Amino acid sequence: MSRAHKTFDLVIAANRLPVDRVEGPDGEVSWRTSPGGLVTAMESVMKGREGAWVGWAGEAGEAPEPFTADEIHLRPVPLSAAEVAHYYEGFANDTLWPIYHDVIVNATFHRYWFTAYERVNRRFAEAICEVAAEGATVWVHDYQLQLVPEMVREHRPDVRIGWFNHIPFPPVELFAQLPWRRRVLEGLLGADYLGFQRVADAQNFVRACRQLLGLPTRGDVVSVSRDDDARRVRASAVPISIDFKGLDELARQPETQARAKEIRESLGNPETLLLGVDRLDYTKGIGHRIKAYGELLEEDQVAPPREVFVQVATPSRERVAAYRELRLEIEREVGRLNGEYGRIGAQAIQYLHHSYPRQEMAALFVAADVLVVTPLRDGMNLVAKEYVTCRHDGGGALVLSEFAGAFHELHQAFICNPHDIEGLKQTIMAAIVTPEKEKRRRMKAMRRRVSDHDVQRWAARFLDNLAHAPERPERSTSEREADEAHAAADRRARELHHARGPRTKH
Ligand code: ADQ
Repeated sequence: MSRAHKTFDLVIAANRLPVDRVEGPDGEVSWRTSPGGLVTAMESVMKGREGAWVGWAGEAGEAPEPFTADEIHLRPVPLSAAEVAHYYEGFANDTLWPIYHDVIVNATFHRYWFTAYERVNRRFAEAICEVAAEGATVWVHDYQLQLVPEMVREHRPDVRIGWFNHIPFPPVELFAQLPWRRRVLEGLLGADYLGFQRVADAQNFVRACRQLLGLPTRGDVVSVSRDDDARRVRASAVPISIDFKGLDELARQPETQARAKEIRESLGNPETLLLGVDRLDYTKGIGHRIKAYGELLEEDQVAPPREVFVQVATPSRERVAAYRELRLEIEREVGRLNGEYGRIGAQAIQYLHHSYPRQEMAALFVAADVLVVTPLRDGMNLVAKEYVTCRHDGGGALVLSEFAGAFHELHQAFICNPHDIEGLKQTIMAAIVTPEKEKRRRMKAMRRRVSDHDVQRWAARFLDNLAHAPERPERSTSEREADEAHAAADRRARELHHARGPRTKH
């Protein structure tokens, strides 16, 4: 493969490039980088080295020429309309997504979807090989690109390859349903290091290699064959986070604070403003949350305008049938509850099906007394960490599902099992009525955790793990102690939560 053009020491590959297309008044097209946690993290690790980002620009058809934005070289990968339908909406979002999220809805299997997935993964791998310098570090992101590590290694044994999974990795019993399970595992084993959100996700992967491929495993390391000198791949947890400093600054700005006040006023200054913020996705447990809140309205435990619930549901994957059905269901239920319990000028649930700028999101977080996060399964859930970050005033309360990755870090939240509607109702009420002092204690501890473990630290840790794999990197004693203390606290929180047992009389 010729490498006559410019190459880079660090190559990021993700399904999407971090840019949005903007059309000027005369139809001229330009690209604006979309601010997001991942971009901030990558900027922090690209300082001092030359970095490239390989990804789809977001529109079917021809890809724009490579260009540079915010000092990152962007290398667009083209996708045809059929590939968007088969690789992205089909295999990624209607086969892998349900399997990796506990089969909350059934997965759909089509052989031609997998063919498209394989073809697109190969195109990504080729683009990576083109821009990677000799001995470069290649960091591949997420479930859309699981075959890429092996495909890159085939051509470029000189580079170091890491992969990070933003979503859960399923237990082997569920993963085994996937007709292409071997191909996926072999694709991933092309990497040197695999990073996951939770310890359990990394363990699920290692177990799948042992049980489905018959490979030897030892702790968090998998040998890629039975030979004594086989290459070894390490899989461990490295939970993602957010740009704490950037968001904290935004939340403190006087304009954000003023907007938060305005939001509360326009809702009639409720005693308690409850908030839900999610992509409109069946994994997020929006229906369970609304059911619980509906029963609280029915029992008169909450009533507008004293309590107001704002649900922001970001439009998502509307060409996939399960998402269209979910939207209809949620909107029907919100309409029913507002018809039943709303009054003129005082809706029970304010439902917003929009995307908002970062500052408006921060203002919503500052305004909310309770954030309700109830996923049935979620890799991490950044919304929970964003809420905590915006509460430098120490106010607010977080209701958090034990099925979100964030539960393993934010133990001081009001923890719930969203399937247990009675328990969820009690947890929401506890978040409303717990004395201010106790809530502040909890919020302070959670903020400390997020500020210590921000997205910059996450990226640095991932790259450190990758550089040392399959060995563990040398860590300072204080860092190791902090990690051990955290792991112990996590175990304790889980035991305590389960030992409390069913919260309800059934
Ligand atoms: P998501 O499933 O998209 O991410 P999440 O982690 O909550 O879920 O991130 C959503 C992001 O979108 C947040 O930054 C949030 O502020 C933003 N957002 C939500 N609604 C918005 C709106 N209406 N307008 C503007 N912004 C909005 C996947 C996995 C997660 C994992 C992340 C990162 O499913 O489990 O935490 O990747 O690894």
